[in-house]
Amino acid sequence: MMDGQAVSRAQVRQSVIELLEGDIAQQTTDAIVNAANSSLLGGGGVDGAIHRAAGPELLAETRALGGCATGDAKISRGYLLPARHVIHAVGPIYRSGDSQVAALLASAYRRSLEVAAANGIETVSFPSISTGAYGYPVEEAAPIALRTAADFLGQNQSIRLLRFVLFNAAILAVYNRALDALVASRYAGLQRPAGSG
Ligand code: AR6
Repeated sequence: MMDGQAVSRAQVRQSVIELLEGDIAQQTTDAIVNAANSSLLGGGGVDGAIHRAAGPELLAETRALGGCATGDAKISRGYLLPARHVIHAVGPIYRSGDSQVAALLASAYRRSLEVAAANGIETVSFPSISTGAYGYPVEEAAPIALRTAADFLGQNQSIRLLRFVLFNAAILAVYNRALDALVASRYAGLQRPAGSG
């Protein structure tokens, strides 16, 4: 698995949004975000990879958190992970034509960032929440994820680096196109960093 190779960057004021292909569990940011379910008792995909890499103490802590509502997020320590913290976010299960799912997906990102900021976290890595087992089409989810990230960074300067870690080149390409479109429209003041193409 390729890791640590930044493919694309944009910024809002002094804060950077970065897209790269890789494994969320290997990221060295202060926190990584888990694509969890509301039990917070583990699962497959991102959740399985994070629990495997963190070791059994992570489950012991999340078991005591009392679950998490869809669209919300809760924080734990990172144990054996390179990241000090895990922010467990619960995205929605996709239903086409349901106007609530977009709001719940945006909320999962926004709440994760609020929890990060409240805990003094300056660098955070996100997976593409809800686009695996929960069935959210990546083409619909990517602009929601990126807009919510840019909106937050425009209002809160404490997060310096917000990284999206995409699992393969196809998902990365969708996020790259969505970011290009948002930069082109200067959404929330998004722009390319000085000296980048
Ligand atoms: N690093 C980065 N991205 C990954 C990784 C990884 N190690 N593994 C998968 N992805 P999913 P969801 C991508 O299913 O849709 C769990 O069982 C994957 O390709 O992990 O929010 C939980 O316990 C996809 O693009 O999360 C819940 O029950 C994206 O990450 C449920 O799945 C999200 O896929 C949550 O489903």
